Amino acid sequence: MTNKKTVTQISKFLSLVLRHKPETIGLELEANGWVAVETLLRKMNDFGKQIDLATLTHVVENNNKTRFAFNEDGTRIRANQGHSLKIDLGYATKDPPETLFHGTAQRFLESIMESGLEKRSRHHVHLSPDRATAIQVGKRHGKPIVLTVLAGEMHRDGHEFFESDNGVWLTDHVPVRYLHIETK
Ligand code: HQG
Repeated sequence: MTNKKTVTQISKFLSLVLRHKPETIGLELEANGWVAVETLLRKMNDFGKQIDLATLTHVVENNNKTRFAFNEDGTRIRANQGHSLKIDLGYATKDPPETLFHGTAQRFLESIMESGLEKRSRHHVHLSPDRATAIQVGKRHGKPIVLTVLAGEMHRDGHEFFESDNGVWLTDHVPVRYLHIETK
């Protein structure tokens, strides 16, 4: 059985080729970020990353954040979100909950409170549906801090939101007036 370390390694490699640099293994993403499973497996193996369908399925199903998904008949695969490549994921706009959360590092706070939340290298600003998730996201960058995002108000003011298949909320930019710093 594939161990946890291997799953993480494969997951990171899949993030690289399905979100950022498919050209690393000579892959091209199709519309909405999909690629043929067969092609992905072949190109990964050609590149020296030994992987079979059973292992790939195991990684997709055991990924802690459901980062990847197969299509309905299992012939294609994509990353649910997190792309830096300009890709239209085909998610329909959706009314967000009144409040969403963004976890970040304290050291970014000053800059964020000047220019708002920017998407930086990603294709969207990523927002979490709950505080606990936001704290985990923030911890990746340093001492975590959670910002409350007035998503309902933003939406009423005309900002678009999308919800990815793994429950991450996406938007283009969050201006400072919709951000509150959690104090507790
Ligand atoms: C910060 C992970 C200074 C922003 C997570 C964040 C998420 C600013 C960093 C997903 C800024 C970008 C995305 C400004 C934003 N000044 N810093 N004006 N605006 N920032 O990794 O949201 O594991 O690109 O706060 O779970 O941390 O990849 O975005 O700290 O869902 O599947 O710039 O990635 O999922 O960092 O994380 P990131 P993120 P995966």
